[in-house]
This record gives sequence, structure tokens and C-alpha cells, in this order.
Amino acid sequence: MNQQGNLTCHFPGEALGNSYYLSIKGRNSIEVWTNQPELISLNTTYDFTTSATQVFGANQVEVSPGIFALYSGDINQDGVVDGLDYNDWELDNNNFSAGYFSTDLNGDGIVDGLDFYSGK
Ligand SMILES: [Ca+2]
Ligand SMILES: [Ca+2]
Repeated sequence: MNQQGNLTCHFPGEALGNSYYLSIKGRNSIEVWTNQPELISLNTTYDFTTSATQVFGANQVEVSPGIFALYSGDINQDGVVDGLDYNDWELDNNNFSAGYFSTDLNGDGIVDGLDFYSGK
């Protein structure tokens, strides 16, 4: 995925003409699925950001007017954001971790208190 949030996928030829649910799973985000199967063609596009209902259960957050994104915070990838994720974040925060860490929730390359901010 590039910094603009665009992702290119290549599907096997036998997928063409068939419909599939599409899923996105990030290093620290809640996994989402399309709300319905999408027909795979040579140039299928799907924009998850236009509405919360672009994903099953409308499980996205509006990060700016009309722009929706995955929820982050599922550091241990168990499907929920809870105190167990906090424990992982706290460990990396106390170690002043910098680099590519799942505990870096805002993606700035540093694990610190800004990752714990609950705003959008
Ligand atoms: Ca979790
Ligand atoms: Ca960070």
C-alpha cells in the first residue's frame, strides 16, 4: 500500500469473471471485508474510503469529512482492541522503540504517547 492508501493486487487468471469478498488486514488494524462480493475484472477498483458501509458491518471510522479508514489499535492481531494491545504498546513505548513496529499506531516510525492518542 502506498502513502496515499492505494493498493494494487494481482489475481490469478481464473479469478476473472468471478466475485469475491475483498479483505484488508494491516499490521495493527481491525480486519475488514467488503460488504458484498466484488466482480473481478481486468481493472477492478474498490474504494474502501468513501463510506463506512464499504465494509461489512460499517466497521470503519470517519477520519475527515467523507473519508473513512480502518480502525487501528489491534496490535496483537486477535480481532479486538483491548488491554492486551496496550501491554504490547507499553513495552515498546518504554523501550523508546523506533522503526517498523505494529505498536506505532500513527505510523510516524516512533512508538510513543502520540500512538495512544484517542482522537482521529
Ligand atoms: Ca488486539
Ligand atoms: Ca508513532
